[in-house]
Amino acid sequence: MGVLEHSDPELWQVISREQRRQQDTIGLIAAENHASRAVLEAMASVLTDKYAEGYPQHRYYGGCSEVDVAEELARERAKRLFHAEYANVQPHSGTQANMAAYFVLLQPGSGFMAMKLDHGGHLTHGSLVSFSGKLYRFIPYGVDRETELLDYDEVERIAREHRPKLILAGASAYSRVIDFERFRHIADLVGARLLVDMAHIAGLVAAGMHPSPVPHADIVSSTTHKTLRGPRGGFLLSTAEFASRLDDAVCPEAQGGPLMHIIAAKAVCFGEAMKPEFVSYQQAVLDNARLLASELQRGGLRVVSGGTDNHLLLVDLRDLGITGKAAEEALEAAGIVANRNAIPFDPRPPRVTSGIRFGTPAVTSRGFGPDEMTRIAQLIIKVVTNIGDDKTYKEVRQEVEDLCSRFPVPGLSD
Ligand code: DSN
Repeated sequence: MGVLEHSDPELWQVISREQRRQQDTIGLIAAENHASRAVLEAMASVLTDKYAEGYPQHRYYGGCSEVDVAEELARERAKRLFHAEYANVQPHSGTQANMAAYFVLLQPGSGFMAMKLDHGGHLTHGSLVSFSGKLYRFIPYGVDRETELLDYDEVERIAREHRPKLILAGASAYSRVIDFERFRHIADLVGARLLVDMAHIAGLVAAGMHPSPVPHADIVSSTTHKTLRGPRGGFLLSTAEFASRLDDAVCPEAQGGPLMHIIAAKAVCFGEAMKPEFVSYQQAVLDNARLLASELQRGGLRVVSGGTDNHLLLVDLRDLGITGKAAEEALEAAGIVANRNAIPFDPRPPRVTSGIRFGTPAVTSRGFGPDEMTRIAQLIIKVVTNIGDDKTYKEVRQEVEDLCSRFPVPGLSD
């Protein structure tokens, strides 16, 4: 930071304030995490300067010998970590990874099945405001109204009725184990391909704490920055069958020059995920999420589907008579950062919602454990049952800052 502070103080101050914000607040956004200092160093390296369109040993530019090694390391480590035959580490994000997978598996106008957004799906899983809903014909499936669990019989019924070319499994707000084997079976029944978007659970999969989609899916898309704790970016895995088509779909069909500094940081992240401490970290992520869910329930909140099997949980706020938006804003005023989120069959619009989503990857990276999660649950309950009370927000904010001061944000401190 030494140079930036003087060369561009305005921007340096933004970064300094954001560091302070991360340090002084409790981050419970399920899709966020804190990358290690090693990952940050790779991202902030001169590899950002290099143009390298193409793939290792087949570039459209000279001078690629070192970035070739970085990309090979990332590809090989991704394959080893997830036991996959092929990996592409160039997607700039999960959206680009999904785009490339669709380019391979669908034609414009093709029908594909995916989970509805308000049941836990993602914008790129067929939403009309995303390219995925504009280019392709989205056929939705969802969870059961009573159990709020994926209804595989209903998925099968819809697949038999519509005979989609592709079934997508994966979610951004579903707290239960996804049965990829069953999805494969349904896809085979109707002659569809299976794409799994494992972005949220990639770290759990790497650590063996969620069944892997790799043996079942034709293509797996993911990001590196959620439970996996790497740099912001995407990647793809598949069988050898799709290797050359996926390479073309990522570059040049969906993207131009790869972000070589990010690819190097992905290599670091995959390396970190192979270490034994990564397994303990993922176990702590799960333990913290389960404890947070049960403590919130003990305090009277309704957790969608009754609990969690992964790193996130959804709370239905309707009994409290407040919206997701109101809860998000109140919690932020008290130093607890989360996001409003639709719950299944949500009567409210996406900008308001009836739910709030909490996730434990980031706080677990800071070292929060059972005592802290229990206290956080109490603080959340205090805030959401006292909406509009500035005194409550101030009291909670003070306690949050005290708590946070004992847990430095990794990346800044390690
Ligand atoms: N936007 C991410 C999330 O919050 O789940 C997914 O891309």
